[in-house]
Amino acid sequence: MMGIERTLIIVKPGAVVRGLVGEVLSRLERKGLKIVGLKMMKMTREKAEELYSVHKGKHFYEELINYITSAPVVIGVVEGDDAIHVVRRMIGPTNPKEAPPGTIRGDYGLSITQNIIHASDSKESADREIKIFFDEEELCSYSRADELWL
Ligand code: FUP
Repeated sequence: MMGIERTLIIVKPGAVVRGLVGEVLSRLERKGLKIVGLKMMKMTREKAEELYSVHKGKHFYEELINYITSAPVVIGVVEGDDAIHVVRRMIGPTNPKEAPPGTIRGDYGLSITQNIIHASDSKESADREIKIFFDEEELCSYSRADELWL
């Protein structure tokens, strides 16, 4: 038992316009992770710059900000035992060409910019990123009916 964690996921614009929201969220749900917050928005440039502040100045930064603000995204908070690590394993490496089949990035894309989904990479990132997009009262605590069997 690693302890219950919350992590931020973003279904990126390409996946939304391709109609993959349900498939992506469904994978996380089937794994046993609990969705405790969920919203759709067209990300503002301000929020995008806050999310990706560590990448400011890198060669791909402008393209990244333009992409994430180009169409709506679906942003969620998912909760579960060791959720940060588990979700990172499920999404796979940053470059979908290298991401193994069975991972979300590996199964749905080819482009490193348009790599389907974001997920927080550490406890510190998760805490920071959740706060960018959710107020505490927008997150829901509840039991999954199958909790004892996961
Ligand atoms: P990840 O944590 O896997 O999302 O990867 P990073 O935080 O390193 O990168 C954030 C986003 O920047 C990626 F989702 C896609 C984009 N990126 C590029 O477009 N090119 C790169 O070389 C690296 C990242």
